[in-house]
Amino acid sequence: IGDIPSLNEDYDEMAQSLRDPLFPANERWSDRISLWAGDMTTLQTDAIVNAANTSLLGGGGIDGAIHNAAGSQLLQECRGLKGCETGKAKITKGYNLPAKHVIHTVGPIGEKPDALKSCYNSVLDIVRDNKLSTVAFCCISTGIYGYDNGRAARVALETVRKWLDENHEDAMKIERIIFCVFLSKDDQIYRELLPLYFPKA
Ligand code: AR6
Repeated sequence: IGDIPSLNEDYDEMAQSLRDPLFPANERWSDRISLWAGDMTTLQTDAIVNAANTSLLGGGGIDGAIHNAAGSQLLQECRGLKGCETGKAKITKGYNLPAKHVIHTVGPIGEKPDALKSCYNSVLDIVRDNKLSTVAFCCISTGIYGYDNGRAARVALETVRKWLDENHEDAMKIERIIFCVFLSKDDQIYRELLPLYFPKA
C-alpha cells in the first residue's frame, strides 16, 4: 500500500474539528487508519471490501467495478458461495485485482444501522480470522442502497473504532485500515468525522 499515509501523518491537512472527540485518543489506532480518495480496484491491499447484494453475483456500482477488474474467475468463485445475508460477509480471492482478496459484504437497503454495523464487524472478523494485515473499506450502502452518507460514515467509524477497542490483541496485528472514498462528498464527511472517532493525542 506504499504511498498511503496514516491518519497521523495526514492529520495536519485535515480540517480540525471544533467539536469534542467522541472517543479518547489512541495513537495505536490512529496510526493504523487512513483516508484515501480514489478507485478501490487499484489498491494493493490484502483485501478490499465489496458492497455486494445477497446473490453475490455482481451488480452495478462498486460491485460491477470490482467484478470487471477481477475478471470472470471472481464470478465463478462467487457462484460457489451461494449468496450472503444482509449484514454478513464472505471472502474470495482477488484474481486480476492488485488486492489479494475481496471481502464481499451486503449492506442494508435503506437506513438500518444495526445491519450496517454488522457489515463492518463481519468484515473485520474475516480480516482477523484470515490474518490479513491491510484492508480497504468502501462506503457500504451509500450508493444504490441509499443510506445517507453522513449517517453511514458515523456508523462505519464508530463500529471500526469499537471493534479495535474490543479486539485489542487481534487489532494490533492489523497494519492498516483504509477508508476509501470515491465521491468528494464522502471525502469531506470523513475528513470532518475521523478526528472525532480517532482523535490525535
Ligand atoms: N472505488 C471506490 N468506491 C466506489 C467505486 C470504486 N471504483 N465505485 C463506486 N464506489 P454502491 P451500495 C462507491 O452503489 O449502495 C450494486 O449493484 C460509491 O460512491 O456501489 O452498497 C450491488 O450489487 C459509494 O460510496 O453500493 C448491490 O445491488 C460506495 O462505493 C448494490 O449496488 C457504495 O455504492 C449495493 O449498493
